[in-house]
Amino acid sequence: MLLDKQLIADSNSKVIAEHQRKYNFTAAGIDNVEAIIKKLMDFQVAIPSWALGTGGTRFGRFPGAGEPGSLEEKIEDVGLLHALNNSSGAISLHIPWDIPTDANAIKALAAQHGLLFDAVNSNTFQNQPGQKESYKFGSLQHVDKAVRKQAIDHNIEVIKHGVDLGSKSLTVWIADGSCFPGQLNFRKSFENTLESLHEIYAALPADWKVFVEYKAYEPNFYSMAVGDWGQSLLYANKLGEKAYTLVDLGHHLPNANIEQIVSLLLMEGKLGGFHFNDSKYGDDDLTVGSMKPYQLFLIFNELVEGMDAKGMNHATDLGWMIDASHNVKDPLEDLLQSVEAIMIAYTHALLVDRKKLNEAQLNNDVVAAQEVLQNTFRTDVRSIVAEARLRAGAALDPISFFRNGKIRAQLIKDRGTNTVATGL
Ligand code: RM4
Ligand code: MN
Ligand code: MN
Repeated sequence: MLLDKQLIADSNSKVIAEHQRKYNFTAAGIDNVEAIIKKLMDFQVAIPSWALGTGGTRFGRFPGAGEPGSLEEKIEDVGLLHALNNSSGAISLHIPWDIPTDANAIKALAAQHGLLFDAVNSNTFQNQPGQKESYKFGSLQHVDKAVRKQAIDHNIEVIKHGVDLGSKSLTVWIADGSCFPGQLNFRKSFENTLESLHEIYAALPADWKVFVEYKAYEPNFYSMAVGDWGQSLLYANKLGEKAYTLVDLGHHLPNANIEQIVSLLLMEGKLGGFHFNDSKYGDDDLTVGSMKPYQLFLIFNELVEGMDAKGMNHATDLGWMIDASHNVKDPLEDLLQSVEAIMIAYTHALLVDRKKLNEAQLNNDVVAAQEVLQNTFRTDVRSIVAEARLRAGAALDPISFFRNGKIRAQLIKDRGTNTVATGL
Protein backbone atom coordinates (compact mmCIF):
# COMPACT_ATOMS: atom_id res chain seq x y z
CA MET A 1 0.00 0.00 0.00
CA LEU A 2 1.62 3.25 -1.16
CA LEU A 3 0.27 6.31 0.64
CA ASP A 4 -0.96 9.14 -1.50
CA LYS A 5 1.13 12.16 -0.50
CA GLN A 6 -1.79 14.43 -1.32
CA LEU A 7 -3.83 12.80 1.45
CA ILE A 8 -1.09 13.67 3.89
CA ALA A 9 -0.92 17.25 2.64
CA ASP A 10 -4.71 17.57 2.94
CA SER A 11 -4.69 16.30 6.48
CA ASN A 12 -1.79 18.60 7.38
CA SER A 13 -3.68 21.61 6.07
CA LYS A 14 -6.38 21.03 8.70
CA VAL A 15 -3.96 21.48 11.57
CA ILE A 16 -1.37 23.77 10.04
CA ALA A 17 -2.52 26.95 11.81
CA GLU A 18 -2.23 25.37 15.23
CA HIS A 19 1.14 23.89 14.28
CA GLN A 20 2.45 27.24 13.07
CA ARG A 21 1.47 28.92 16.32
CA LYS A 22 3.37 26.34 18.39
CA TYR A 23 6.33 26.22 16.03
CA ASN A 24 6.78 30.00 15.91
CA PHE A 25 6.75 30.17 19.69
CA THR A 26 9.35 27.42 20.16
CA ALA A 27 11.54 28.40 17.20
CA ALA A 28 11.78 31.98 18.51
CA GLY A 29 13.71 30.63 21.50
CA ILE A 30 16.24 28.66 19.42
CA ASP A 31 19.22 30.34 17.69
CA ASN A 32 20.06 27.75 15.08
CA VAL A 33 16.66 26.27 14.42
CA GLU A 34 17.24 25.85 10.68
CA ALA A 35 20.41 23.80 11.23
CA ILE A 36 18.55 21.63 13.73
CA ILE A 37 15.67 21.01 11.35
CA LYS A 38 18.13 20.01 8.64
CA LYS A 39 19.68 17.45 11.00
CA LEU A 40 16.26 16.09 11.96
CA MET A 41 15.31 15.67 8.31
CA ASP A 42 18.50 13.66 7.69
CA PHE A 43 18.19 11.42 10.73
CA GLN A 44 16.81 7.94 10.01
CA VAL A 45 16.06 5.08 12.36
CA ALA A 46 15.86 1.56 10.96
CA ILE A 47 12.73 -0.44 11.70
CA PRO A 48 13.21 -4.09 12.69
CA SER A 49 11.29 -6.47 10.46
CA TRP A 50 10.34 -8.50 13.55
CA ALA A 51 8.49 -5.62 15.18
CA LEU A 52 5.79 -5.33 12.52
CA GLY A 53 3.75 -8.17 13.91
CA THR A 54 2.43 -8.46 17.44
CA GLY A 55 5.06 -9.83 19.76
CA GLY A 56 4.42 -12.45 22.34
CA THR A 57 5.76 -13.77 25.59
CA ARG A 58 6.42 -17.36 26.51
CA PHE A 59 2.92 -17.37 27.99
CA GLY A 60 1.10 -16.49 24.84
CA ARG A 61 0.67 -14.32 21.81
CA PHE A 62 -2.36 -12.33 20.77
CA PRO A 63 -1.87 -11.54 17.10
CA GLY A 64 -3.60 -8.52 15.64
CA ALA A 65 -5.35 -8.57 12.31
CA GLY A 66 -3.78 -7.35 9.07
CA GLU A 67 -0.23 -8.22 10.11
CA PRO A 68 2.29 -8.48 7.28
CA GLY A 69 2.43 -12.08 6.10
CA SER A 70 5.46 -11.73 3.84
CA LEU A 71 8.67 -9.77 3.51
CA GLU A 72 7.01 -7.67 0.80
CA GLU A 73 4.26 -6.68 3.23
CA LYS A 74 6.78 -5.90 5.93
CA ILE A 75 8.52 -3.54 3.55
CA GLU A 76 5.19 -1.93 2.73
CA ASP A 77 4.58 -1.38 6.44
CA VAL A 78 7.94 0.33 6.91
CA GLY A 79 7.20 2.35 3.77
CA LEU A 80 3.98 3.50 5.43
CA LEU A 81 5.83 4.56 8.55
CA HIS A 82 8.41 6.41 6.49
CA ALA A 83 5.75 8.20 4.46
CA LEU A 84 4.16 9.34 7.72
CA ASN A 85 7.28 10.43 9.61
CA ASN A 86 10.15 10.67 7.09
CA SER A 87 12.43 9.18 9.78
CA SER A 88 12.03 5.45 9.18
CA GLY A 89 13.95 5.16 5.93
CA ALA A 90 15.50 1.74 6.52
CA ILE A 91 14.57 -1.79 7.49
CA SER A 92 16.68 -4.26 9.44
CA LEU A 93 16.09 -7.89 8.46
CA HIS A 94 16.40 -11.02 10.56
CA ILE A 95 17.50 -14.21 8.80
CA PRO A 96 15.95 -16.80 8.41
CA TRP A 97 12.70 -15.03 9.35
CA ASP A 98 13.01 -12.74 6.31
CA ILE A 99 14.90 -14.56 3.57
CA PRO A 100 14.21 -12.75 0.29
CA THR A 101 13.28 -15.13 -2.52
CA ASP A 102 14.19 -12.54 -5.14
CA ALA A 103 16.66 -10.01 -3.77
CA ASN A 104 16.44 -7.68 -6.76
CA ALA A 105 12.66 -7.51 -6.61
CA ILE A 106 12.80 -6.84 -2.85
CA LYS A 107 15.40 -4.13 -3.39
CA ALA A 108 13.25 -2.51 -6.05
CA LEU A 109 10.20 -2.60 -3.79
CA ALA A 110 12.16 -1.02 -0.94
CA ALA A 111 13.46 1.69 -3.28
CA GLN A 112 9.88 2.46 -4.31
CA HIS A 113 9.19 3.24 -0.67
CA GLY A 114 12.43 5.20 -0.24
CA LEU A 115 13.92 2.51 2.04
CA LEU A 116 17.45 1.20 2.49
CA PHE A 117 18.51 -2.05 4.14
CA ASP A 118 20.20 -1.55 7.47
CA ALA A 119 22.10 -4.24 9.41
CA VAL A 120 21.16 -7.85 8.75
CA ASN A 121 20.72 -10.01 11.84
CA SER A 122 21.70 -13.63 12.27
CA ASN A 123 19.71 -16.07 14.37
CA THR A 124 21.49 -18.85 16.19
CA PHE A 125 19.21 -18.62 19.21
CA GLN A 126 16.54 -20.88 17.72
CA ASN A 127 16.78 -24.21 15.95
CA GLN A 128 15.35 -24.16 12.45
CA PRO A 129 13.43 -27.04 10.85
CA GLY A 130 15.78 -29.58 9.32
CA GLN A 131 18.83 -28.16 11.05
CA LYS A 132 21.50 -30.79 11.81
CA GLU A 133 23.02 -29.53 15.06
CA SER A 134 21.14 -28.07 18.03
CA TYR A 135 21.78 -24.69 19.69
CA LYS A 136 20.45 -25.89 23.02
CA PHE A 137 23.88 -25.41 24.60
CA GLY A 138 25.00 -22.46 22.55
CA SER A 139 26.14 -21.68 19.05
CA LEU A 140 29.39 -19.73 18.54
CA GLN A 141 30.60 -20.74 22.02
CA HIS A 142 29.60 -24.41 21.74
CA VAL A 143 31.98 -27.10 23.01
CA ASP A 144 31.40 -29.03 19.77
CA LYS A 145 33.18 -27.67 16.71
CA ALA A 146 30.41 -28.99 14.42
CA VAL A 147 27.81 -26.78 16.12
CA ARG A 148 30.11 -23.77 15.97
CA LYS A 149 30.70 -24.39 12.28
CA GLN A 150 26.97 -24.54 11.56
CA ALA A 151 26.49 -21.21 13.36
CA ILE A 152 29.45 -19.63 11.56
CA ASP A 153 28.15 -20.81 8.19
CA HIS A 154 24.75 -19.35 9.01
CA ASN A 155 26.31 -15.94 9.74
CA ILE A 156 28.22 -16.08 6.44
CA GLU A 157 24.96 -16.91 4.67
CA VAL A 158 23.35 -13.88 6.34
CA ILE A 159 26.18 -11.66 5.09
CA LYS A 160 25.51 -12.94 1.56
CA HIS A 161 21.82 -12.05 1.81
CA GLY A 162 22.84 -8.62 3.09
CA VAL A 163 25.25 -8.07 0.21
CA ASP A 164 22.48 -8.87 -2.27
CA LEU A 165 20.26 -6.24 -0.64
CA GLY A 166 22.85 -3.51 -0.17
CA SER A 167 23.24 -3.82 3.61
CA LYS A 168 26.56 -2.78 5.06
CA SER A 169 26.57 -4.45 8.45
CA LEU A 170 25.88 -7.64 10.33
CA THR A 171 24.53 -7.71 13.87
CA VAL A 172 25.46 -10.76 15.88
CA TRP A 173 23.44 -11.35 19.00
CA ILE A 174 23.99 -14.75 20.53
CA ALA A 175 21.94 -16.26 23.30
CA ASP A 176 24.97 -18.34 24.33
CA GLY A 177 25.87 -18.69 27.96
CA SER A 178 25.09 -20.98 30.82
CA CYS A 179 22.24 -21.47 33.24
CA PHE A 180 24.13 -23.00 36.14
CA PRO A 181 27.47 -22.59 37.87
CA GLY A 182 30.00 -25.09 36.63
CA GLN A 183 28.18 -25.68 33.34
CA LEU A 184 30.88 -23.90 31.34
CA ASN A 185 34.52 -23.05 31.45
CA PHE A 186 34.31 -19.26 31.01
CA ARG A 187 37.71 -18.93 29.36
CA LYS A 188 37.13 -21.73 26.89
CA SER A 189 33.69 -20.40 26.08
CA PHE A 190 35.22 -16.98 25.38
CA GLU A 191 37.96 -18.50 23.22
CA ASN A 192 35.47 -20.55 21.20
CA THR A 193 33.24 -17.53 20.69
CA LEU A 194 36.18 -15.39 19.63
CA GLU A 195 37.45 -18.01 17.20
CA SER A 196 33.98 -18.28 15.66
CA LEU A 197 33.63 -14.51 15.41
CA HIS A 198 37.04 -14.37 13.70
CA GLU A 199 35.78 -16.69 11.00
CA ILE A 200 32.66 -14.57 10.50
CA TYR A 201 34.77 -11.43 10.49
CA ALA A 202 36.99 -12.90 7.77
CA ALA A 203 33.90 -13.23 5.54
CA LEU A 204 32.93 -9.54 5.85
CA PRO A 205 33.19 -7.47 2.68
CA ALA A 206 35.73 -4.63 2.89
CA ASP A 207 33.14 -1.91 3.48
CA TRP A 208 31.11 -3.84 6.07
CA LYS A 209 30.95 -3.63 9.85
CA VAL A 210 30.03 -6.31 12.36
CA PHE A 211 28.16 -5.30 15.51
CA VAL A 212 28.65 -7.49 18.58
CA GLU A 213 25.53 -7.09 20.70
CA TYR A 214 25.62 -7.85 24.41
CA LYS A 215 22.90 -8.80 26.85
CA ALA A 216 23.14 -9.27 30.61
CA TYR A 217 20.88 -12.30 30.95
CA GLU A 218 18.12 -14.33 29.28
CA PRO A 219 17.75 -16.91 27.89
CA ASN A 220 20.75 -17.93 29.94
CA PHE A 221 20.49 -17.02 33.60
CA TYR A 222 23.93 -17.60 35.08
CA SER A 223 26.36 -16.31 32.45
CA MET A 224 26.19 -14.91 28.95
CA ALA A 225 28.94 -15.32 26.34
CA VAL A 226 28.59 -11.60 25.55
CA GLY A 227 27.07 -10.30 28.74
CA ASP A 228 28.07 -6.67 28.91
CA TRP A 229 29.80 -3.86 27.06
CA GLY A 230 33.19 -4.87 28.48
CA GLN A 231 32.97 -8.32 26.96
CA SER A 232 31.62 -6.97 23.69
CA LEU A 233 34.45 -4.44 23.54
CA LEU A 234 37.01 -7.19 24.22
CA TYR A 235 35.71 -9.14 21.23
CA ALA A 236 35.49 -6.03 19.04
CA ASN A 237 39.04 -4.96 19.88
CA LYS A 238 40.45 -8.42 19.25
CA LEU A 239 38.55 -8.80 15.97
CA GLY A 240 39.71 -5.59 14.32
CA GLU A 241 38.61 -2.26 12.94
CA LYS A 242 35.43 -3.50 11.28
CA ALA A 243 34.07 -4.80 14.60
CA TYR A 244 32.02 -2.62 16.96
CA THR A 245 29.89 -2.87 20.06
CA LEU A 246 26.13 -2.59 19.71
CA VAL A 247 24.16 -1.16 22.62
CA ASP A 248 20.60 -2.38 23.09
CA LEU A 249 18.95 -0.27 25.77
CA GLY A 250 17.09 -3.21 27.30
CA HIS A 251 20.15 -5.42 27.70
CA HIS A 252 21.55 -3.96 30.90
CA LEU A 253 21.14 -4.78 34.53
CA PRO A 254 18.76 -2.40 36.32
CA ASN A 255 20.11 1.12 36.92
CA ALA A 256 23.15 0.69 34.64
CA ASN A 257 24.52 4.06 33.55
CA ILE A 258 24.01 3.60 29.81
CA GLU A 259 24.90 7.21 29.01
CA GLN A 260 28.37 6.67 30.46
CA ILE A 261 28.75 3.42 28.50
CA VAL A 262 27.98 5.11 25.17
CA SER A 263 30.27 8.02 25.99
CA LEU A 264 33.23 5.72 26.60
CA LEU A 265 32.52 3.49 23.62
CA LEU A 266 32.40 6.56 21.40
CA MET A 267 35.66 7.78 22.90
CA GLU A 268 37.21 4.45 21.91
CA GLY A 269 35.72 4.65 18.40
CA LYS A 270 33.98 1.36 19.08
CA LEU A 271 30.30 2.25 19.28
CA GLY A 272 28.77 0.86 16.11
CA GLY A 273 25.06 0.49 16.53
CA PHE A 274 22.09 1.12 18.71
CA HIS A 275 18.90 -0.77 19.47
CA PHE A 276 16.30 1.54 20.95
CA ASN A 277 13.52 0.35 23.23
CA ASP A 278 12.50 0.98 26.81
CA SER A 279 12.06 -1.17 29.86
CA LYS A 280 11.00 -1.23 33.45
CA TYR A 281 12.68 -4.47 34.48
CA GLY A 282 14.92 -5.97 31.81
CA ASP A 283 14.67 -6.80 28.12
CA ASP A 284 11.07 -5.62 28.08
CA ASP A 285 11.22 -4.22 24.54
CA LEU A 286 8.69 -1.51 25.37
CA THR A 287 8.02 1.59 23.30
CA VAL A 288 11.02 3.91 23.26
CA GLY A 289 10.65 6.72 25.79
CA SER A 290 7.58 5.19 27.45
CA MET A 291 9.27 4.53 30.80
CA LYS A 292 12.43 6.58 31.11
CA PRO A 293 12.39 9.53 28.71
CA TYR A 294 14.94 11.46 30.80
CA GLN A 295 17.41 8.60 30.54
CA LEU A 296 16.84 8.53 26.78
CA PHE A 297 17.66 12.23 26.64
CA LEU A 298 20.82 11.76 28.74
CA ILE A 299 21.94 8.99 26.39
CA PHE A 300 21.33 11.18 23.35
CA ASN A 301 23.13 14.01 25.04
CA GLU A 302 26.26 11.84 25.29
CA LEU A 303 25.79 10.52 21.76
CA VAL A 304 25.67 14.00 20.27
CA GLU A 305 28.49 15.30 22.44
CA GLY A 306 30.68 12.28 21.68
CA MET A 307 29.95 12.24 17.95
CA ASP A 308 30.61 15.97 17.64
CA ALA A 309 33.90 15.57 19.51
CA LYS A 310 34.98 13.13 16.78
CA GLY A 311 33.47 15.07 13.87
CA MET A 312 31.09 12.20 13.12
CA ASN A 313 28.00 12.44 10.94
CA HIS A 314 24.98 11.95 13.22
CA ALA A 315 22.84 10.45 10.49
CA THR A 316 25.22 7.97 8.94
CA ASP A 317 28.15 7.07 11.18
CA LEU A 318 26.22 4.88 13.63
CA GLY A 319 23.58 2.23 12.95
CA TRP A 320 20.35 3.53 14.53
CA MET A 321 17.73 0.85 14.97
CA ILE A 322 14.66 0.15 17.01
CA ASP A 323 14.44 -3.28 18.61
CA ALA A 324 11.08 -3.77 20.21
CA SER A 325 8.08 -5.98 19.95
CA HIS A 326 5.27 -6.62 22.36
CA ASN A 327 1.79 -7.72 23.01
CA VAL A 328 -0.77 -5.02 23.46
CA LYS A 329 -0.42 -2.21 20.90
CA ASP A 330 -0.88 -1.96 17.18
CA PRO A 331 2.75 -2.48 16.08
CA LEU A 332 2.66 0.39 13.58
CA GLU A 333 1.27 2.86 16.10
CA ASP A 334 3.87 1.67 18.58
CA LEU A 335 6.68 2.22 16.09
CA LEU A 336 5.40 5.72 15.29
CA GLN A 337 5.54 6.49 19.00
CA SER A 338 9.04 5.04 19.29
CA VAL A 339 10.42 7.05 16.39
CA GLU A 340 8.79 10.20 17.75
CA ALA A 341 10.42 9.64 21.15
CA ILE A 342 13.81 9.18 19.48
CA MET A 343 13.41 12.36 17.42
CA ILE A 344 12.41 14.34 20.50
CA ALA A 345 15.41 13.08 22.48
CA TYR A 346 17.72 13.82 19.55
CA THR A 347 16.31 17.35 19.24
CA HIS A 348 16.79 17.94 22.94
CA ALA A 349 20.39 16.75 22.69
CA LEU A 350 21.01 19.15 19.80
CA LEU A 351 19.64 21.99 21.94
CA VAL A 352 21.88 21.50 24.97
CA ASP A 353 23.93 24.61 25.65
CA ARG A 354 27.32 22.87 25.52
CA LYS A 355 29.28 26.00 26.36
CA LYS A 356 27.31 26.58 29.54
CA LEU A 357 27.45 22.91 30.48
CA ASN A 358 31.19 22.81 29.94
CA GLU A 359 31.66 25.94 32.07
CA ALA A 360 29.55 24.48 34.84
CA GLN A 361 31.60 21.29 34.75
CA LEU A 362 34.90 23.18 34.89
CA ASN A 363 33.64 25.21 37.86
CA ASN A 364 32.24 22.17 39.66
CA ASP A 365 28.94 24.01 39.56
CA VAL A 366 26.68 21.00 39.93
CA VAL A 367 23.50 23.04 40.18
CA ALA A 368 24.22 24.97 36.97
CA ALA A 369 24.99 21.72 35.12
CA GLN A 370 21.69 20.23 36.19
CA GLU A 371 19.87 23.44 35.19
CA VAL A 372 21.33 23.27 31.67
CA LEU A 373 20.20 19.68 31.16
CA GLN A 374 16.80 19.97 32.77
CA ASN A 375 15.92 23.29 31.14
CA THR A 376 16.54 21.63 27.81
CA PHE A 377 14.63 18.48 28.70
CA ARG A 378 11.63 20.54 29.81
CA THR A 379 11.46 22.45 26.54
CA ASP A 380 8.58 21.24 24.41
CA VAL A 381 10.24 20.51 21.04
CA ARG A 382 7.43 18.50 19.48
CA SER A 383 6.61 21.30 17.04
CA ILE A 384 10.24 21.38 15.84
CA VAL A 385 10.12 17.67 15.08
CA ALA A 386 6.74 18.17 13.39
CA GLU A 387 8.12 21.02 11.28
CA ALA A 388 10.91 18.73 10.02
CA ARG A 389 8.25 16.23 8.99
CA LEU A 390 6.10 18.90 7.35
CA ARG A 391 8.99 20.13 5.22
CA ALA A 392 9.64 16.58 4.04
CA GLY A 393 6.02 16.10 2.99
CA ALA A 394 5.27 13.77 5.91
CA ALA A 395 2.45 14.01 8.42
CA LEU A 396 2.27 16.68 11.12
CA ASP A 397 0.59 14.13 13.37
CA PRO A 398 1.40 10.60 12.14
CA ILE A 399 -0.69 8.71 14.69
CA SER A 400 -3.82 10.77 14.02
CA PHE A 401 -3.30 10.26 10.31
CA PHE A 402 -2.95 6.51 10.84
CA ARG A 403 -6.13 6.42 12.93
CA ASN A 404 -8.31 8.86 11.00
CA GLY A 405 -7.20 7.35 7.69
CA LYS A 406 -8.25 3.93 9.03
CA ILE A 407 -5.01 2.48 7.76
CA ARG A 408 -5.14 -0.67 9.85
CA ALA A 409 -8.66 -1.36 8.58
CA GLN A 410 -7.37 -1.05 5.00
CA LEU A 411 -4.51 -3.43 5.77
CA ILE A 412 -6.96 -5.92 7.24
CA LYS A 413 -9.06 -5.64 4.11
CA ASP A 414 -6.00 -6.34 1.95
CA ARG A 415 -4.39 -9.02 4.10
CA GLY A 416 -7.16 -10.60 6.10
CA THR A 417 -7.57 -11.18 9.79
CA ASN A 418 -5.46 -14.30 10.21
CA THR A 419 -2.05 -13.30 8.96
CA VAL A 420 0.88 -13.88 11.27
CA ALA A 421 4.16 -12.08 10.82
CA THR A 422 7.38 -14.05 11.22
CA GLY A 423 9.48 -12.97 14.16
CA LEU A 424 9.29 -13.27 17.90
C1 RM4 B 1 17.40 -10.16 21.19
C2 RM4 B 1 18.33 -9.07 20.73
C3 RM4 B 1 18.53 -9.02 19.26
C4 RM4 B 1 17.27 -9.27 18.49
C5 RM4 B 1 16.51 -10.46 19.03
C6 RM4 B 1 15.22 -10.67 18.28
O1 RM4 B 1 17.00 -9.94 22.52
O2 RM4 B 1 17.90 -7.83 21.22
O3 RM4 B 1 19.02 -7.76 18.87
O4 RM4 B 1 17.67 -9.55 17.19
O5 RM4 B 1 16.25 -10.26 20.38
MN1 MN C 1 18.65 -6.03 20.21
MN1 MN D 1 16.66 -7.75 23.16
